[in-house]
Amino acid sequence: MTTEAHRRKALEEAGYNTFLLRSEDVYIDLLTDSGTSAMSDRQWAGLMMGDESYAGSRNYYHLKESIQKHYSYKYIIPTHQGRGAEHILSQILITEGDYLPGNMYFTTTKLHQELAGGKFVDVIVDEAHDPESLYKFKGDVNLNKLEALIHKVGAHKIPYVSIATTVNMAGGQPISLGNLKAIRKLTDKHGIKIIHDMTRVAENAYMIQQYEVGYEDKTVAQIVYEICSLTDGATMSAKKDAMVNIGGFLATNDPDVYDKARNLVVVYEGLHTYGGMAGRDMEALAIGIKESIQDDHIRARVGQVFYLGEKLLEMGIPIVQPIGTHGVFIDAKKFLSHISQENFPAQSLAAEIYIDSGVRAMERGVVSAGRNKETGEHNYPKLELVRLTIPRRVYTQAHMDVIADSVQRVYKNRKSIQGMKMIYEPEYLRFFQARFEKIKVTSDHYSNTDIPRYSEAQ
Ligand code: P70
Repeated sequence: MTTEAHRRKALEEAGYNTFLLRSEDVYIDLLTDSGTSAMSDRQWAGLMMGDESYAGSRNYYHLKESIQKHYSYKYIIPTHQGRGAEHILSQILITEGDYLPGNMYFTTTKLHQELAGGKFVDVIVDEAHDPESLYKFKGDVNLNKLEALIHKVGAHKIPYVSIATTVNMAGGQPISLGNLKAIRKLTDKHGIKIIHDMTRVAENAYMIQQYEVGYEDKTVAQIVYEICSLTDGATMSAKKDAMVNIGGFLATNDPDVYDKARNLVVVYEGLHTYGGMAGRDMEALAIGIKESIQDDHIRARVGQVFYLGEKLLEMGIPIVQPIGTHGVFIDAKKFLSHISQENFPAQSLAAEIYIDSGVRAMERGVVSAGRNKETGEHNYPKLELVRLTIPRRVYTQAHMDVIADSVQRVYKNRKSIQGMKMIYEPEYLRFFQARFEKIKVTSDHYSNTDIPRYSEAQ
């Protein structure tokens, strides 16, 4: 635990970017659920079984079996994490001038598509861009948008449709199986592949079990298998659902793609039987996959996130609804309606929550959206969010109470919060390392002195 004065100094030194804080200065770490979950006793035991042979490790074969059995894919290549798989797959499947439709962008996925010469096209349903829409499957694709793109550019210009389970940037929202089946039908008609970003597939499957007609009696494991079976290949950041600290993979059912991927992985990651992973980490992952699709586990995991979300809703805090499965996403546009988007409301809000309580969150708005490649202007996304991301098997319900209390305090004092300006901007994935400064008080909004800051109110 730290004092407010300490946190103010730490954040200033970090350029008001929570990515640049030292973890020692953080009390409850909600930056991400990536690589931050607690491994189980079985996974730790698996680490002790590491076979660190350069080639053909026993753990690789165990991982392959686990993926084939639970995720249905035939061929697999381990990578150091999700973006390693995205890099290789994008290089193989995309040629200059291609279009990649998907259910909303993800930062690393889109960047690798662009670096390979492609252009991402958002074909998600409109509800996904509306934080207040209660539509249950905001990860669904709008089939009319997809069909219109196919007609406009031609199927030969679309190597695959990118489907994420769940959709991170929409606020951890699931896609329905009904929609995925319809996408399969449409893409089959045009000979287009579906590539699955299966980073949080178990959480998506749980939402299908809870809300989609016809799936109430299926297990999460069965639903996960069905989702994967409808797609042609996948990239996976195993640091989320599968609860390892590092790791990922690329999977495909196509022997030609596998052949090309095996050739490329040795250039960028390592031999095809370990990619970027140690033997022991592949073992922990093989075990983590099995644990991640247990009904009891996933109910407890998502249940904890919902607990926090419901608490914030009761307090009247504007959050994305329905509540996401891996975190609660605060609607920073609404929370800080006096700060215009060019002054980074979500960045400012994440900073303020950290100063209040040492809870570290992440910006998911205009900073994350980057710049338009052609015009150089900021991309202004409809969603300007702060993500309170919950690691798996780490925190207690009491921690959730502390988080909610802090957000409520910041909400009460929201009018006194200032916007930011960016003073350092990296070329790629700028949100990771960008630096900010608080902007000087210029507008009437900031002259509101009758609301005391939290520290003064004490
Ligand atoms: C997060 C992490 C990673 C991720 C993901 C989806 C749906 C691919 C990846 C990449 C870490 C992160 C990454 C970029 C920006 C902020 C945070 N998401 N697809 O916290 O996987 O990180 O293993 O390379 O969510 O959401 P990896």
